[in-house]
This record gives sequence, C-alpha cells and structure tokens, in this order.
Amino acid sequence: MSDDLTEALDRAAEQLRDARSVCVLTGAGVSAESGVPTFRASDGLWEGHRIEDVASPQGWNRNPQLVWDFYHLRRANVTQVQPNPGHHALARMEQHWGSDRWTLVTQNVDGLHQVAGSRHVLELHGSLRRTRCLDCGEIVDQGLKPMTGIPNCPDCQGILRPDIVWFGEMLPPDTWRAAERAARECTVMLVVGTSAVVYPAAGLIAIAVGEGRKHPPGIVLECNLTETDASTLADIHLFGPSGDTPLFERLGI
Ligand code: BJW
Ligand code: ZN
Repeated sequence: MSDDLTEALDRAAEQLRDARSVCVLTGAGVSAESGVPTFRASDGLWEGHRIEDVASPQGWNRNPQLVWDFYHLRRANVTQVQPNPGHHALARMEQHWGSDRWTLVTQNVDGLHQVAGSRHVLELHGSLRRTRCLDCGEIVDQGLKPMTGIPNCPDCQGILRPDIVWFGEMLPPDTWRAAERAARECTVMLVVGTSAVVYPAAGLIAIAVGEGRKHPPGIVLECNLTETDASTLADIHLFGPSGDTPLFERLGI
C-alpha cells in the first residue's frame, strides 16, 4: 500500500470516527465487484442498446417491449449476484453509527445494499424490484420474480413499467428531499463508486460541501478506482476497489 493511501486511510478513519452524521452516496461501482456492470463501462449491459432507447420516456413510447426486454434481462442478472464486502461494510457501519446518524443515498437500482442489511436507504433512481402502473399509479414490490412481455397491473390490468427514473424524469420528490437534507446536515459524506456525472444526484456532493448549508462544510471522502467529477470537491481520496475494506478495518468495524 502506498504512503499516500495509508495517510488518506488514516485521515478518513479519523473523520468518520468523529462524524456526528454521515451521508453516503453510492453508485454502480459499489456493485461492480458483485458482477453488476457499471453504466459507463464499455462492457456494460447498455451495449447494443442506445441509452435513450431503453432509459428514457421517449424510448418507452417508441417501443415498450424493447424496454421491458432490457429490464427482464437486468432483473435476471441481479438474481445471479450477491452483495460484496463493500455492501456489507456499509451495512455494518450503519449499525455502528445508528440509523439516525447515517443515511445511505444510492443511485443503484439493484437493491443489494438492502440485501446486505442496510436499512436507511434512499433509492434516488428507483428499483428493478418494483413496477409502477401507468393507469392507477400503484407501485408494487415484485421482488425479482421472472416476468415476461409487457406485464399488466394485477389491480386494474393497466400497463406496468419498471419503477426506474429514466433520463429527463423527476426523481421521487420525498426521496430527493430526504437526500438533500441528509447531504445538507451531514458532517461527513462518503462518495463511493460513482462517476458523479448524473444530476441531480451528483449535486448532493456540492450541497455537502456548502451549497445552501447552515452548518460548516461537510468533509467529503471519495472511494473510487479513478478520479471522477467529484474529485475536486473531495477532501480525501481513497483510490481502490470499494470491496477492499482497509478503511473499515481501521475503524474496527
Ligand atoms: C468503482 C469500482 C469499484 C468501478 N470500486 N469504484 C441534457 C438533456 C436532458 C437531461 C439532462 C441534460 N443535461 C443534464 C440532464 C439531466 C440528466 C443528467 O444528469 N444527464 C447527464 C448524463 C448529463 N438527469 C436526469 O435526467 C435526471 N432527471 C432530472 O434531471 O430531472 C429534471 C429534468 C427534467 C427534464 C430535463 C432536464 C432535467 C434523471 C436521471 C436518472 C438517471 N438514471 C440512470 C439510468 C437508470 C436506468 C436503469 O438503471 O435501468 O441511473 S442513468 C445511470 O447513471 C443510472 C445510474 O444510477 C446513474 C449514475 O451512474 P453511476 O452510478 O455513477 O455509474 P457510472 O457507470 O457512471 O460510474 C461508475 C463508477 O464506479 C466509475 O467512476 C468507476 O470508476 C467506479 N468503479 N468499479 C470503486 N470496484
Ligand atoms: Zn393499476
């Protein structure tokens, strides 16, 4: 381990130990070691599909069957994977800090944080496990049971869509408000495995460091394989896979 990383880990552990309130922002990198492809990697499941065809309202209106076929595949992929040590470490940290001092905001739609035992999770971009009825609006947790074709609502027979936030769509307002609040009030933000290019989620980092805060700026710790758009806002950089958990070992968690 390089001296720089050792020093960064020591500083990060010290900040976390003293933190009054922690907000974690996670992205696809956290699930990469479980075998869930990231979005902006060239080998991702997006391959062969233009993003606007499968993750936008326009794509849905053009071809809902293509969109559902893509999501049937995504859901099937998640049945094959398990949380990795990064997910488990974050769940243990929540137990250690207590859910009232800990908020995990995730852009991921795979539900692996909850499978690992995280409880206070805000899903900004929806979930592969849920469907939403276009007629009655009912949101149903279907788990990962296989579905085919364009499924219908068990209540009203309306057309179901995945309960996922596509490009150009608003984030669920209550979830977004709670995430903004966690970012505004945290003393430490841990940003893990996200390229921080998709907004408004990436904007939470700016909120943590000062935008609209009453409190002093939060300290931002970034854990990623590489530099990202978040790196200039981060105080401490932990370069490495999120499934390697020397930080948590230092914290004794
Ligand atoms: C590791 C690792 C390891 C790897 N360890 N690290 C112009 C036109 C229209 C809209 C916009 C526009 N400009 C901006 C917008 C807004 C748009 C946006 O941000 N676009 C940008 C791309 C430019 N945002 C929206 O549209 C949002 N809504 C909105 O803004 O509403 C208001 C509005 C309405 C109308 C018009 C404009 C605004 C909604 C965003 C919804 C995003 N949804 C998606 C797809 C969901 C579909 C699905 O999953 O099925 O959510 S996009 C995709 O990106 C997904 C992710 O949650 C999200 C973030 O990606 P993430 O998690 O950061 O993954 P990657 O792959 O980018 O990065 C992985 C990282 O991990 C990398 O850094 C690796 O290095 C790292 N890594 N292995 C640690 N082992
Ligand atoms: Zn319905």
